[in-house]
Amino acid sequence: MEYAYDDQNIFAKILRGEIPNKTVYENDHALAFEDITPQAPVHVLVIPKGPYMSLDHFARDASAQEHSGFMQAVAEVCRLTDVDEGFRAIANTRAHGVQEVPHYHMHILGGRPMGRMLA
Ligand code: D5M
Repeated sequence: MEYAYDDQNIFAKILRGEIPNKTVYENDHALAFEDITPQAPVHVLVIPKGPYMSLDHFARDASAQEHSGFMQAVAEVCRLTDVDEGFRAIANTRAHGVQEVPHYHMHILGGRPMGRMLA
C-alpha cells in the first residue's frame, strides 16, 4: 500500500479497545458502533478492522473476505436498527469529502426523512 495509515486515529484506538464504543454489531472483519454525535435517530458507523484510510483504499486493497464481512455488518446494522423506511449511507472521503477520521467508515443514517442532499 502506498498510503500511510495513521494507527493513532480514533477508530484504530476503538478497534484496539483503547477507548470505549457503543457496539451495534461485530464480526471478524468489521465493527459497527453508534456515532458519538448522532445526526439522526439512527446513526451508526461501520468500519473495517483492517488499516484502510478511505473507501477507495478499502475497495482496492481489501480481500474478498473483508468485503464480505463489511457488507455482512451493514446488513446486520440494517436488521438491528429501525431503518425499514429507508436510510442514507455515506462515506466521506479525504479532504474534498470532508473526512475527519482517517479510517474508512460508512455512516448509516436513518429513523427520519433525510432530505435532498448530493453535496
Ligand atoms: O465523520 C467522523 C464521525 O466520527 C463523526 O460523525 C463523529 C464520529 N466520531 C468521532 N469520534 C467518535 C467516537 N469516539 N465514537 C463514535 N463516533 C465518533 P467523518 O465522516 O470522518 O467526517
